[in-house]
Amino acid sequence: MSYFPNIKKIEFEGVNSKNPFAFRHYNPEEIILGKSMKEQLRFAIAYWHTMTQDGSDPFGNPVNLRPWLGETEMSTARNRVEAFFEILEKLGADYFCFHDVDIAPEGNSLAEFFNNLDEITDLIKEKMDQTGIKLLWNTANMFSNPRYNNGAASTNNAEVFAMAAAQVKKGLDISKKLGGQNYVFWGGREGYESLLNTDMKLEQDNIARLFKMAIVYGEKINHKPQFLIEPKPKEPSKHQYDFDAATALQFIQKYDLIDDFKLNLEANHATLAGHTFEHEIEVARINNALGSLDANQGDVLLGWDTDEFPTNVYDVTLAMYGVVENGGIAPGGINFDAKVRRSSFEAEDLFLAHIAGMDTFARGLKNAAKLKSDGFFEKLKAKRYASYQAGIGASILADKEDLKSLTEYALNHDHPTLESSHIEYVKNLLNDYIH
Ligand code: XUL
Ligand code: CO
Repeated sequence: MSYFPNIKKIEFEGVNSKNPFAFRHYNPEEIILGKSMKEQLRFAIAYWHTMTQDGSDPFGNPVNLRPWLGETEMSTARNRVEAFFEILEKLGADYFCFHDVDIAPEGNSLAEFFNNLDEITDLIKEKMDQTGIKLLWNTANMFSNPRYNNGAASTNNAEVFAMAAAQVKKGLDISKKLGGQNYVFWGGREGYESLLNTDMKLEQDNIARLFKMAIVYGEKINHKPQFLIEPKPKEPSKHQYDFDAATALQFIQKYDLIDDFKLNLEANHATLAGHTFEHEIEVARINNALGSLDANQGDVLLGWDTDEFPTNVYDVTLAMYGVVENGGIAPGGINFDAKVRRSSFEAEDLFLAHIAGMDTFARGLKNAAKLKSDGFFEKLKAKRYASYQAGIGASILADKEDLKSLTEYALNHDHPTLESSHIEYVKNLLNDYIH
């Protein structure tokens, strides 16, 4: 059966197409920098925003019209699998991501939850085998259930820690069953409401403890997905420990997790932390920790995580430039952690929204590839740092200088020639690549 009988497979029709259900920029097989766009972009669809989000907000009831709601929670869960794979196939997305609670109801006990997960992951596996669609990552939702009020790995309650550990174990079993390429930890409640009653050291040590248990268990079951931490500064916690890429990296380094962990960076989390997306990507990239991307965008006028579909070509071009510089994003991908606005409540909007996001990333990739082949940033930076290419600069980079030798040099050259950056001219030129 089809949930979207009126929607055919979305095809690339080119920029002049007036068909809303067509790609105008994303041409999956087109080769960009030696690889097809689909291999470069590795698009994934998020189960939570696409299948379970109902459009409600703190001021309004559910609005989303979804054709897959069944009589019971389990029948809805089964229908969702069917509908989800129809969406993935029609959009030509090769990957997907989910939290445990997105795919199956929690029931009345942990055992019941695990049984429900087994039944639904059997269905998902069948669909994966039929379609060739792959699991980019799964994760355990350790933030929605009331037991996680005070954190999951960072909780003050050891029994809650055990519940979190059980969910992670099940998450890894599922990852193995479905061949997950990455496994994500987003610490929605791993932070604090008030420092007054918080033992920060114990809480952070315990987060690292749970991560180490995950590494050890992965080795035991012979399944090693790339582990990813997804930084976010706040919301729902007042302060979250994985504040941004730099903070998460410091954590990974301090607890000696660098061999197993990289970062899953989200655009709207970057802006919540007061950074651009490209800043977060650069911080991860230069530390060899760029793992995967959650694609969305915030609203500059709102201070929270609005998770809008990405349509800003400028920002996405700069993000994709980071990916190109990184030599690609695999085994990560571009996961649309994005939700349709409350006013876009029809099921077809799910297609229009993903097409917008995929076309935007396609444009970003093409722009980034052009910037790369023209050596736009390389030439700019080579010129700006030219003083390190020869003479005293080359000697500094070769670690041949010390404070005494540099003082002697400075006494003889105490009027350095300064150059303007002409940054406005640079931005004017950059616009030529984007518009
Ligand atoms: C929340 C968020 C999560 C993670 C996975 O802001 O981004 O959906 O991506 O838990
Ligand atoms: Co996310």
